[in-house]
Amino acid sequence: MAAIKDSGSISVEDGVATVRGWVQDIRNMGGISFLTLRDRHGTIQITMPKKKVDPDLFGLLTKLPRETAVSITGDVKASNQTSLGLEIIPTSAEVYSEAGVPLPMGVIDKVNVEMDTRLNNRFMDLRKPEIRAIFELKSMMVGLIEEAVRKNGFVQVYTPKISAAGAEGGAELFQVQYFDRPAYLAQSPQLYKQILMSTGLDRIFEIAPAFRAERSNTNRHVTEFISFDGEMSWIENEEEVMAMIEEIIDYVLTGLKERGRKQLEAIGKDISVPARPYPVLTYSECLKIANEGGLGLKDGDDLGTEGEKIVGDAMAAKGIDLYFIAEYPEEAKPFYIMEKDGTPYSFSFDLDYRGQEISSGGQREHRYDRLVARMEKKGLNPEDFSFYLDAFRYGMPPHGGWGIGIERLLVKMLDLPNIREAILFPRDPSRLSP
Ligand code: AMO
Repeated sequence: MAAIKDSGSISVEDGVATVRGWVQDIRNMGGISFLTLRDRHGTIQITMPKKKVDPDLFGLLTKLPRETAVSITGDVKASNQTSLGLEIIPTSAEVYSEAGVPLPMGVIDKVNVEMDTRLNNRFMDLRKPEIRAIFELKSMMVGLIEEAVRKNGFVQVYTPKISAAGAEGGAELFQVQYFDRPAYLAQSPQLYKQILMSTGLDRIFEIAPAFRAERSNTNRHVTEFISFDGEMSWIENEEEVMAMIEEIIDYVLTGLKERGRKQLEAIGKDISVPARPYPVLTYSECLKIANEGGLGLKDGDDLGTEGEKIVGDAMAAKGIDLYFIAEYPEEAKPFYIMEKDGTPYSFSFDLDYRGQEISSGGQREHRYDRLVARMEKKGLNPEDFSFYLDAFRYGMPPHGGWGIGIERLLVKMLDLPNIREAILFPRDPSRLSP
């Protein structure tokens, strides 16, 4: 319990304590009753010998519905019956908010509850320590990401989430009404992070929501996720960007394994930190592995979920968790990626984690004429992107960057079955509430 455990100074001596939390369970055993009170740190036992507790207080406490929010004050006694080594004999209590009956779902019952029921009642689901731990780890993970990039001279930025144009393909754009004209929710900060490369803010990062109008009901797609983006100028090649990501991911995995020990224990997981450097496969090699695994992909095709999984299995067989897939055909990559002249390929990469893409990035096309030509080749109208293209006309350094879906990273790190486990209130084609 917060008041007791965190102080670390309460030796288990007799004294008076006030504890606040939710009533997890009450057991009435005739002459004595036990109430288990829970807060974010754990549980404590309130012991109520009928003869020693005021009858009104005894009556009140023993009839409280589960999950009621209360404050209980009482005498602290040493006990060898509880995990904390102490118990409280109540002398007074305040009921803040009585829980309704029945509960929409149990907190301690060991029955399997459907994911939909859990998400519909997320406030209750999160009272389970093993669920809350995921979000404590997510918070720590973001802290570690920020430390890692700041150490490398990156400046945190915030770019608009309502915009006049999308960067990642028309079909996945959410349109919103912006007064008298249409606007779009940002699919990524791509255009803005590149504009910033022309300013002297030459290493930037952003951690912010990204929106994709994807009608996919899978365990890896949502319509709103948190994207961790980085962009860096004056690079020689995309390998510099890959080396940066590798350093960041290694810092995060190592740090979380250490700092998140208590939470990892709560969910019964460990984090393995892969050896560096992470292997680099080419797209063509992956295509071959996927086709040997039974797929019939042609050059230029997306590897897809199945292809990624087959490659992931092949890498797992070699004990490899994290690996880059580089040299995608330019055709398969967005307009802003630089072509590898004289070949059908591009200076692009994905980072895959046990068979799933968690990041993509590359070197960008920084030459104005080439960029416009690439837009036209992709069927885009450069006029729609004039606010972006202007930044390329007056001295744009060579640059590159990445986008990492932080929920995908967390899911893979913790080996969770569904991206929704890593989002408090997920958004997907059928879920807009809570
Ligand atoms: P991309 O579209 O590959 O690249 O997205 C980057 C990363 O974002 C995550 N992601 C998603 N996570 C959950 N649900 C989704 N629907 C979803 N879509 C994408 C993935 C993915 O690897 N601008 C480029 C990045 C860059 O080149 O800098 C981009 O957005 O983890």
